[in-house]
Amino acid sequence: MDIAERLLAGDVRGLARAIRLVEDRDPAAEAILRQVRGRAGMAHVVGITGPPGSGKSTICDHLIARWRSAGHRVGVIAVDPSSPFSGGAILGDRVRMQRHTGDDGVYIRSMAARGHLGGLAGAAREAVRLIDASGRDRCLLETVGVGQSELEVMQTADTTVVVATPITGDSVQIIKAGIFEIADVFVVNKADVPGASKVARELRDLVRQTKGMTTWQPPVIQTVGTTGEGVDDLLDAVERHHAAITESGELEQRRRRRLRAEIEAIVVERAAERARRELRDGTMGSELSGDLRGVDPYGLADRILNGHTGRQDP
Ligand SMILES: Nc1nc2c(ncn2[C@@H]2O[C@H](COP(=O)(O)OP(=O)(O)OP(=O)(O)O)[C@@H](O)[C@H]2O)c(=O)[nH]1
Ligand SMILES: [Mg+2]
Repeated sequence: MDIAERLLAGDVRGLARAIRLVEDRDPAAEAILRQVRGRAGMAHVVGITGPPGSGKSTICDHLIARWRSAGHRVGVIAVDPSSPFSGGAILGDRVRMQRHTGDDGVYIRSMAARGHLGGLAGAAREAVRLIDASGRDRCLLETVGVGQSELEVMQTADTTVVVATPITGDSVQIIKAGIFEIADVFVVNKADVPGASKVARELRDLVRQTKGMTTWQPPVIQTVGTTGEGVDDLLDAVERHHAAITESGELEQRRRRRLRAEIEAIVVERAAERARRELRDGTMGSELSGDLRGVDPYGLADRILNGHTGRQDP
């Protein structure tokens, strides 16, 4: 069996190989993605984001355990955009979730920054699709830290959980980080630490003020990661959100939006690649070696995009 067939049969090693190819941007990945495409779309993708050390992995670990006892198969992608190290970068995640190693109903993979950040979001999205196609009906996407690249990665999620704590700061921090808007569910973790109720109250007020008109009001749930307290409420909120957006058609809309964004990203990537090629060794290169004052960059860019570069494509 080839890699795609093994993946579709639910084989975890086939899945791992396919994700590796995607991450390495191996040309073979595209064919695999095409082959499995029709089988994806069943998984509920849950994104978990929030400041470093807020307890995301600890919470993921509890969710995995609950999903497993309910008979679900689970995939986890832990993304660390800030880390320059490849693969296995997120040691803490491995440690936190390691009680699941040996259970092939749980697949956990770390991804770190390689090259540019848009590429990371793309790789994460494709990895999620592979997990989905391999018959895992729950997929967790954890991002470490808060920034633009996390926001991009989180666009892949159907339900986004934003984790705050009394330690990592109040709701103002969440707003500054730009993650308030993307939250479908708020978690105030470390509820055993003083100040948790205050943060929860602030977030509830903010939700009331800013999302008063929307049909889904993001609930604010207090949890204690170390004991698992509140995790059942979180799970309940996550599943209610999924049911609500499925019923309202919002899930379908999100997926269409996502697909448009994906196509756009692929076009950008391919156009940039083409431009680099043309400017390096196409006829365009020679136009740039003469008198620079006569060069019209917009005109040349249009010619590259339209394929009018005066050269036959190989
Ligand atoms: N007191 C307390 N500590 C907690 C709680 N939840 C998690 N922790 C601890 O907080 C630390 C960080 O937990 P992680 O789950 O690794 O946090 P994270 O958000 O995944 O961290 P990064 O991936 O590094 O951003 C660990 O030492 C946990 O044991 C909690 O509810 N209360
Ligand atoms: Mg973590």
